[in-house]
Amino acid sequence: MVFSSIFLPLSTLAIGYSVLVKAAPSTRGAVCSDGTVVSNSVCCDFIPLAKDLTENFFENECSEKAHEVLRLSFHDAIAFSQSKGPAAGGGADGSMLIFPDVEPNYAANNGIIDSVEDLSPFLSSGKYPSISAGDLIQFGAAVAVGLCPGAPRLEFLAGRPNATAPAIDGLVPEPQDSVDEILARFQDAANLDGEDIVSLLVSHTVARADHVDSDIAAAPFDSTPFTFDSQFFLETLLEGVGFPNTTNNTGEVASPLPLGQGKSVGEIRLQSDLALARDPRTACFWQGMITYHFFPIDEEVLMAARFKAAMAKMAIIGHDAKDLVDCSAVVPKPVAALKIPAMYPATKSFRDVQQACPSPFPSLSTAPGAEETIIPHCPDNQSTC
Ligand code: HEM
Ligand SMILES: *[C@@H]1O[C@H](CO)[C@@H](O)[C@H](O)[C@H]1NC(C)=O
Ligand SMILES: *[C@@H]1O[C@H](CO)[C@@H](O)[C@H](O)[C@H]1NC(C)=O
Ligand SMILES: *[C@@H]1O[C@H](CO)[C@@H](O)[C@H](O)[C@H]1NC(C)=O
Ligand SMILES: *[C@@H]1O[C@H](CO)[C@@H](O)[C@H](O)[C@H]1NC(C)=O
Ligand SMILES: [Ca+2]
Repeated sequence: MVFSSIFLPLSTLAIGYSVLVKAAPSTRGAVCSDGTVVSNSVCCDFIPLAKDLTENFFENECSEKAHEVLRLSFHDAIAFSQSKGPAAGGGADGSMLIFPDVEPNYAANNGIIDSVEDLSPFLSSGKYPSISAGDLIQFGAAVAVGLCPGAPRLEFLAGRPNATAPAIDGLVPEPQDSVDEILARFQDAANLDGEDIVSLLVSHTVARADHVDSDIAAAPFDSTPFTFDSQFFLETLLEGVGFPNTTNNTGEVASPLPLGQGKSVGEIRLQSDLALARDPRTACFWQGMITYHFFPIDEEVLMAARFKAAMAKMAIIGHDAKDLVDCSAVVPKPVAALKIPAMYPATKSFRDVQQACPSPFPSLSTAPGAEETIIPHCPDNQSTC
């Protein structure tokens, strides 16, 4: 009581002061028409955009469209090179949207044109004239991932200028790349290390491949592609037993759950995910993601907090944070987490784990069922989507 009555006013004052200092000189605090308090009135423009994206584009779900925009946020941002210089690419600058005929044609961006075409109307409609292409992509990803149960509320800084040129080819990692190549690429892009890469790969918990095996669409990377959980980190450590369709496509290796049923395609595994899960430089951080999922830290689980921190770095590649305005207050609050711990899929157990980290492996239960898991094609196991 004594503590709070003495210190609360002080800390409140300190917060108010730091906002004032941060905001000077070109910006000042504002209240948007819906009552949201923001550091700068430019943030208010993102509130109707969030609603529009959520309801009319992502359909209020951790949908295919939501997954695609999250992937786009990576492919836009990573196209930056400290060694090659700014002419190679502007990082998170929306170049994919401004020059849709260039980067989407690169092999590593196969399929990205879908999200580019889907987001373009939000840029050119005239409804959001102050929002740049780079801001649209990174904000879109924050809105998208927030629709996946378990995801954190991402930071969002606004003010990326529109891209002035497309990026060169060769800056987006591919699943057939070696761990050495992947580490080097992220380092060159923004000094991101192995832990940052594994933290960013949390995204593959809500992801499916359309182009690794061109005979199948929406092949999931884990058994819960609509839930932001740690299943991906567990399942990538299980022994691969087969392929969801044709074998050994470029960048593809055997998966532990290849069985499918109609549109519900079996799990697919990327060679890069297999390799990062087992490489001595990243294996322990990878394994550590599995149970951290349900240890709450500041109301956010550690896996989600790590993803949030790494995404904050990725989202501003090519920019200086001090040139941007903190608009995190307009990122919608994520949907509630399901709080289901990581579990071996039915029929799997510790016997199937290819452990690469010497630390003890977490003790996990196995989902019930006598047969291999069929991964539903639609969110909420709906029959159509
Ligand atoms: C080593 C780095 C990475 C590699 C090699 C890689 C590779 C891939 C590949 C091959 C696909 C399947 C694309 C398709 O066939 O449709 C994919 C999907 C995806 N990736 Fe990555 N990725 C990497 C890192 C990341 C990062 C850092 C993010 C985001 C922060 C990300 C987000 C996604 C998402 C959300 C999808 C699913 C898209 C969908 O379901 O439509 N990836 N990735
Ligand atoms: C960015 O470019 C788009 C497409 O050309 C344009 O509609 C938009 O007004 C530009 N936004 C900014 C902030 O420059
Ligand atoms: C692969 O998928 C295609 C299209 O769904 C199907 O016709 C074919 O039989 C499948 N092949 C294998 C080897 O599973
Ligand atoms: C796929 O590639 C692996 C590794 O090169 C090889 O051992 C396996 O026989 C291949 N599988 C098929 C079905 O071609
Ligand atoms: C999804 O629906 C199918 C068919 O209705 C059912 O057999 C299956 O158990 C359901 N799976 C989940 C995870 O609810
Ligand atoms: Ca998942």
